[in-house]
Amino acid sequence: MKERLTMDCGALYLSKGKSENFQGDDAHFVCAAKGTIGVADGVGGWWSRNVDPGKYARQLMQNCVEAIKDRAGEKDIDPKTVLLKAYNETKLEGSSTACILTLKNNHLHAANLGDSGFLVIREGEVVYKSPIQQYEFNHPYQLGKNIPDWKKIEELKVPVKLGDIIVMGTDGLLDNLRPSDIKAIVNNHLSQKEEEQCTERGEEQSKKKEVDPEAIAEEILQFAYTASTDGNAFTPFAEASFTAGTEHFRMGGKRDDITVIVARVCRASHSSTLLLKDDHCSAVKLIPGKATDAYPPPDISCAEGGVILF
Ligand SMILES: [Mn+2]
Repeated sequence: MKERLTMDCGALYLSKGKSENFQGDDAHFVCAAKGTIGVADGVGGWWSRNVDPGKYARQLMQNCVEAIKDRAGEKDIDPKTVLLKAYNETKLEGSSTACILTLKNNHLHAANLGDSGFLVIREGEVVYKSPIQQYEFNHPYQLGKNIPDWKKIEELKVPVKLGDIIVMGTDGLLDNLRPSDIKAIVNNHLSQKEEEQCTERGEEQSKKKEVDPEAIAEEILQFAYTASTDGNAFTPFAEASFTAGTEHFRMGGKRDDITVIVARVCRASHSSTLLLKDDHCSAVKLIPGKATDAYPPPDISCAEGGVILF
């Protein structure tokens, strides 16, 4: 019989907004007890109609949590069913991209629409990246009232193994860091942990230094933020703008809200106490307190044409 796997998760969100738009356009949830995570990104264009798209994204994620709770008695979560139910119950003005993912039977099952997404890192290599769905450059498919894009929700199924690291994010992450950048950050973090464990003696110490998904999420978020404010970096956004044609092209990162969720695939029996004590889904977890000016970027060197990581 296959070993039962679960996910140990950490999430962080950095809103680009200052006080008047403190919560930004992104939203996310971590439902540890059901091994399910999700991100959403309200479409910024709504601001021109005086609609706060973050409200739509937050309501959508909250409704996902409710839909998951409603199915509490059932063994498996079906991400597309959850997302469609949440969508149908989100009646606000606005629209949003969304990606939700659950781990069952040693596979990730995801429902994705738009340019949020996730990647899977196994033994130091990126083994999977979810596809983007968009009409054209910077115009993703989105869930919203009277928008038929919900029909284009893509279902994804990806096998995972013990120790895999899943990194999920909105375009604030994925437009600013390449999969290879994210891989480098994760690998660097893990190898530092190994070193620390080697220098520490005794089981007590090494237990305390287990991989902390939130610490990885924080490092990724810091690099994504730094790249987003770098006018010279050749980010995925710059590359996509180049591909879209000269009228779109510009170098640099994309200033945006950044959501990062890191999940580590672990044995169900070995999941952290945090995971086990959380019988119920947490509410939408927002960390709006980390406004950009209270969150200095790390000191990394950037060279023309690319972000140098390590
Ligand atoms: Mn965004």
